Order: sequence, then C-alpha cells, then structure tokens
Amino acid sequence: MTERTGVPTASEPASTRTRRTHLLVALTAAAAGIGLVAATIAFAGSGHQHTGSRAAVVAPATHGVSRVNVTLAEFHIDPARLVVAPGTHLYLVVRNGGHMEHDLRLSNGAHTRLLEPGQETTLDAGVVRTDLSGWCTVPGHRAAGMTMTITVGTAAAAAPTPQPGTGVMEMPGMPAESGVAAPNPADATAAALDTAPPPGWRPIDAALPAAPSGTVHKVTWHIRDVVTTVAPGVTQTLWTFDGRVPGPTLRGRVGDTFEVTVVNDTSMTHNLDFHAESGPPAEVMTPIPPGGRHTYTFVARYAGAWLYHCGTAPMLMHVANGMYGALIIDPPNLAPVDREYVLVASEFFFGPPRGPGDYAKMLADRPDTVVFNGYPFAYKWRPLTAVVGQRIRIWIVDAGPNRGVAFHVIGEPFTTTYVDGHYALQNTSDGAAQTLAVDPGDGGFVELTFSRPGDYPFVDHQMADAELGAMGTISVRTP
Ligand SMILES: [Cu+2]
Repeated sequence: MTERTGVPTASEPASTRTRRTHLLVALTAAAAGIGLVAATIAFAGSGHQHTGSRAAVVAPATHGVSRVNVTLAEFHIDPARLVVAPGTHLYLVVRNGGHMEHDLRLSNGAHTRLLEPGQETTLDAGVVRTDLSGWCTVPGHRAAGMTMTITVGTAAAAAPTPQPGTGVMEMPGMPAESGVAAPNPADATAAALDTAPPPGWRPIDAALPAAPSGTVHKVTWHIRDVVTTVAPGVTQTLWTFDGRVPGPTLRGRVGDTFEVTVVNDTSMTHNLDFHAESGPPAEVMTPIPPGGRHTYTFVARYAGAWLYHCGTAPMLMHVANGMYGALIIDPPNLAPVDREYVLVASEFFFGPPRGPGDYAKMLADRPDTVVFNGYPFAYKWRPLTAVVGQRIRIWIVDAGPNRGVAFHVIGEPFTTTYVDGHYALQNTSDGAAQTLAVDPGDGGFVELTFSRPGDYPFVDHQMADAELGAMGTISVRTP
C-alpha cells in the first residue's frame, strides 16, 4: 500500500489514459410513482469521468490491473460507487477537484496524503478481494458526504435495483448512505457534567473591560488545534481562535476600525466571518490555508453584541468545534455601570476521546452539553461576583450552532435589555424583563441591580439546556 505522488494525468502516455476508460452505468430516468428505473450502459472516453450521481462505475481491468480516476470535492467523492473484478490490482488516480484540502483513506489502510486543491496522486489500493469503503479524513467531510464504496463484483452487479414504491436507488448489498457518522457510544450524562472540574481548571474570565482607547484596533490571533477538557472527563480537540473557546472578545465603538490578523497554525483551511462586517462574503471572508495568514479589516458601522465565527464548510462543524467569539460594539451613550461581563453561549457534541466533535449529533441538534464561555456550569464553580446596590451589565452572544438562549437570573429581574440593535427596556419604566431571548448568531445585553446579598443562579431558561450545563452563579455581597 504505497502512495505515488505527483503523477499528473495529462502527462501520461495515451495508452495509459486509454486503459482508464470507464464503463458507466448511467441512470437515465426514474419513473415517479412506479419506482421503475431505466438503466443504460455506456462506454465513456478517457479522462475524468464521473456521473455526479449514485451510479456505480465498473473498473476496467487489463491483465488484472485497473486504474480509475477519483475526484474529491465538497462534499462528495466521484465515483461514489466502484465495482472491481475479484483479484484486481486497483490503482486510484486521486485528484482534488475541490476548493479545500482533502484526502482519501480506504478501509484496508491505504491512504493518500492531504491534497491541496488541484493536486493529484496515485493511490495503490492493492489487490482487491473484499469490499472496501473510502472516505476523506478531514473532520466533518466524511459525515458531509465524502465517502465511496468499492465492491468486488461484476458489471452485472453494478446494475441498479429499484426500490419498490420510491425513486430512491440502492445498490444490492450496499448500505444506504445515512450522510452521518455513527453516534458516539460514550455519551456523557447530565449528572456527570455537573461534577467538579479537574484540578487547575480555570474558567474563561467573563469580566469585560471597557473598549480600548483609539479608533483602530489591531490584534493578531493564531488558529490552533487545542486538546481541551470540555467537560468533566471529556477531552476533545477543539479548533480555536488563539487557543481558547470562545475566542478572544473584541470591543470598540461605532465607526472604529478593526484589523484582525489571523495566522493559521493548523492543517486545515479556516476563515473568519464577522457578523458586524458588510461586504460580499467571497471578498471579505477570505479563506486562510494551512500556514497562511490574512488581515481582516473592517469598520464597525453598527452597535451590537456581535458574533464572529469561522465560515468554512461544513460551517456547522467549524462552529460547533469551537471557532467563534464575541465582538462588542458599544451603543452610543452607553450608560456607565459598575461592572460588565460577557457570556458566549454554545453547544458541544462529544466525539471520540481527543477527537473533534461528532457531526451526526450536530446535524441532529443533539448536544452533549450547553455552555456559557466554553465549559458546563463554569461559573457555578467559580461564580461571577456583584455588590448590592451596584449595577451590572451582562452581554450575551449565542454562538449556537443550533440553540437559542433564554437568559435569566433567578431572583433578580432585568431593568435594561438590549437586543437586535436597540433597547427593549432602558431603566426608565416601571416594567422589567425576566429573560433575554437570543437566537443563534445574535447577541444583546441585560442590566440589573441586586438589592440583597446571596448566590443568584443564572440559567438558560430552556430548562433542558440549563441541565446540560447552561447554568452559573452570581455571588452578591454587601458593599
Ligand atoms: Cu474553520
């Protein structure tokens, strides 16, 4: 199982390319309501031939050797289904036809290196005697659809079989594509989430300093993969902005310029989407390849509690695996308060130990824990603090990826609430608010003043999420 690299198809002898002729089983029609499928078999010429459908490709063999072109792209592998004669020595000419890095690993252990867009390599898959599966190992890509099957059989075996009563076609003996990975058997229980953090654990400091002076804010962040204890006994590799989840909080005023230089220290392309920014995503949310750097520059035109996040596909995977943070742009004439905090709400979907999160759970909206600032019950163990009679402001940004927040402090109503760029309540009426509803991708703040000392829990009032970790404590003392 060796890998031969750097063999561009076009430079090979014509005879080699001719051997790469594919027999395509082209599915031409599905009769709706009847479920019959008309199949035609056609010989295709040399070069990259793929159907872009669920049709199987039969590998041609000359003297027991077969070479087949395979194209990797977002998020599929062509051909998705390959049929080879028993005992064929199979070579896959694997080309990355997508816009991101991809690779191909087979269930027999053969694998390519990570291929840049446009790169090609020849993978020696060995002599095939049993069925194989293949996939891209870049996290999230397999679950997003980058899979293939290699079936030992004959051309006849590649003929599609109609599913009675449906237009869905399945190959005989092949499992249906679920599009998602198997569930992680090591689900944590809610009870286990609410146990003491490991020694040395410290929550992210929720205190929010005032905006720095000046109107131009320059920072440099490194995107890093960090093995992190995300809950008691649960260690995951998170994809981070500057080594922490949530990423660093930025703060400024309307009209300020932000120059955020991002260095990608990982092996995967990432980018940055500032919700506060205006402009065509293709122009302003520049992808940063592994080892690359880019400076994102924008002017904050509007006040708000803004989310920033990685927008690289599959975005659900990149956000759920830790790539988000808060950008606070103060509303004009923001009233002074005695102290401010920022809480970023999000969910984790535990994958295998030290692995990235589980994409199937992300798709299913089935979080293992729901957290403020990256850890379940973080501020239950290290409470936020306040003083009787002093006014505090708590900024909430919901990174999701899937669930909203109904932020609530048990025992003290809010006398100011701000969300969607305006005040719903501004310390001027006799009314007060009990929750601040923040959707995924949105943000706001509340203000409140405690009148008596004590420990006041704050929760996501979606109670299931509170039990999964979206809960903390504000410890209020007398002056
Ligand atoms: Cu990313």
